[in-house]
Amino acid sequence: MQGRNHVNVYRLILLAIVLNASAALVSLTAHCEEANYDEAKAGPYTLPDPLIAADGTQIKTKEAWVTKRRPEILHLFQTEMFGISPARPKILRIQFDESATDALDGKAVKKVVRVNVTENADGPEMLITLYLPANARKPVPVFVGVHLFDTAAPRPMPGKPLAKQEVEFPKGLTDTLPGDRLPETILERGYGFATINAADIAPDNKDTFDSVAIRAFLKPGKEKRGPNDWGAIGVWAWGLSRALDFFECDPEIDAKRVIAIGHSRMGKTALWAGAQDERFAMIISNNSGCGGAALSKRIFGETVGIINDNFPHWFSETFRKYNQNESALPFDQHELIALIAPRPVYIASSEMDRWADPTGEFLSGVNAAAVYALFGKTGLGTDTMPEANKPIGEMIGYHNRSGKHALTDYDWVQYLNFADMNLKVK
Ligand code: GTR
Repeated sequence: MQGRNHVNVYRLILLAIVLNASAALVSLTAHCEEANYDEAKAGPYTLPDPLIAADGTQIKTKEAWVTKRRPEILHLFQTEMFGISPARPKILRIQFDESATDALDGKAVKKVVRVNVTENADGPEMLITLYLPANARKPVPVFVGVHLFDTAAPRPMPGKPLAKQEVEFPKGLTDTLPGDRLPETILERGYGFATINAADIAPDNKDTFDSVAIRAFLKPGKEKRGPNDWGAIGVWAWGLSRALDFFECDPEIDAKRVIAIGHSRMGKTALWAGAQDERFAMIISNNSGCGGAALSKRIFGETVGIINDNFPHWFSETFRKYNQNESALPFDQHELIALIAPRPVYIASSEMDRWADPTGEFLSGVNAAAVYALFGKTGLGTDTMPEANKPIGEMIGYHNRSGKHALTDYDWVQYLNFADMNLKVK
């Protein structure tokens, strides 16, 4: 009898081991979800129609878009993906740390400003580093991004967040800048540029991301964020809005012509900032990929499951319910682009950056065009992917640069041209 019992116990243990092993196997496969690079397997999928409201009504006018459909879509992105951000603080405490009129050999006015991002005097502070063209007629338009240049560098390096990484270009790529003239070029063309420090408000780290702004805004008695609360991208986007609050107080800056720009994770951030805060006049997404301009339902390159596993701190916890379940998403990233309408938005891909899915980024622009049309505006003006290094589009700009994942001089030149086209004071 005893012997049999033993056998049963062993059987049970064996069963438990097998069950555990298969559970472990399931979570292992979840963790090791492989990126798909086969176009034939990237679908089929159905994109939600931005012009059909939740109650089934067809949206036919810009008024119906603004009052009915836009708030619905914004709410979905807040509650299902990026998390809900706190409201704009009522007071902005600003302190000038540095102000120099002779930066960059006298070509720039440089300002370093410390902004308290809460209403509490002891609250966390965020640094804004700003370069304005010394000789331009003020107020000037400004590009602003999270960490777009090395603030400690003797020369700012806008667009070179990965300064040490060599980016190779195929021969014949035009519009690059001879020498290292990017900061001067931006200034000569009449624009300023500014950066904020991600780590000041949300360190890009899954263990410490909530240690600054998220902590400062926790409801009394709460120790950690709730499932629908903001993640790091929400905080960074909110930081861009706080920079814009400051720009509104600086008479040298034209706060009605502020352009949010970002590369990669900060491209996702720029899009989210522009979707929520309609004061941004133009948005630039450089190689933003999954969670940015790339469609999620297409399943090509990085996916919702992969990004949530690798960066659990970027989005809300709720977003994880779409891991390996993109078809259940009640929205897709073309609607993030549509939230920016009717303002100009530029989406840029790079050919070798398949992780970010150039086709999926382009298709977001294509599928946002109907919303621009409600305002009588042309978006990309085509649904055919252009050849490499051929910028296209009116209110939605697009190019697919040859080369790797990076924000390069070539990209910047297209952004300056696009800004000239759409934001120049006539
Ligand atoms: C990658 C991530 C991308 C992109 C990129 C970046 O590791 O998978 O979504 O954001 O980082 O920010 O450089």
